Amino acid sequence: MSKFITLEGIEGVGKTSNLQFIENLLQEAGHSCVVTREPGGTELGEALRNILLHHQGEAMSADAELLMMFAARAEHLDKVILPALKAGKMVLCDRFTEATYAYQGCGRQLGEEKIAQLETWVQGDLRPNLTIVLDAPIDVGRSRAGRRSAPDRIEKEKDDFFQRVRDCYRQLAQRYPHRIALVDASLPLEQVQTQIKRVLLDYEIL
Ligand code: T5A
Repeated sequence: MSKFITLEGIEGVGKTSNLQFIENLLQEAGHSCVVTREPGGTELGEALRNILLHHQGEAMSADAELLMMFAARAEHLDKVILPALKAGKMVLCDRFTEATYAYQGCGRQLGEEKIAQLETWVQGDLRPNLTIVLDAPIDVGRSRAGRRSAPDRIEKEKDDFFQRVRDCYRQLAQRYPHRIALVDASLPLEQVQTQIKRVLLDYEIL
């Protein structure tokens, strides 16, 4: 049966590192799996991602950022996510709408009302079956991300921005425990993966 699983967290907590691990577990359990990411996952979505993460010059307004996230998402749903779910596949996505609540809603302080309206417009009642939030203090994420590459437009934000983002993810997990699970990502990778496997079993994904 198809399921929609998303991975979330602040920069550098290990989403990319753990996507392959989850995909392998799903494949071992006999599932056909589509792995994708947001913003991105389609030709138009990747072009919007490039603008969102690398735009320079005149500052981007928070509303423009929010609307581009949802424009990319509408395309992603239409071209990739919904067709894969209809075909009975598992969809594993690096970030989805919980990132919008965390980054634009709390980080940019746009609040949740506009996002909830766009969520209903673009997604109808579709929500991920499971969202795994990799949770770690912002200095842990920053030092891991910093090892890897130069910061993009959003990664250049200050600590208070990322603290709001982290707090928002933790609140979402408290509010929707039936579909959002928090994993302690400050631990060594092997221990993070043990927790992820436990979550996949507990939420009856495996
Ligand atoms: N965005 C996105 C919004 O603002 N709104 C939205 O609606 C959406 C969808 C996208 C950006 O867009 C924003 C959020 C983001 O700013 P992204 O592609 O998701 O960006 O990229 P980042 O979050 O920047 O992800 P990163 O690739 O930087 O971080 P990851 O994937 O979380 O971390 P990863 O796996 O690359 O790991 C980083 C380093 O840490 C090591 C890894 O080996 C790697 O070197 N590592 C660990 N080291 C020790 N212990 C562990 N447990 C480790 N786990 C990983």
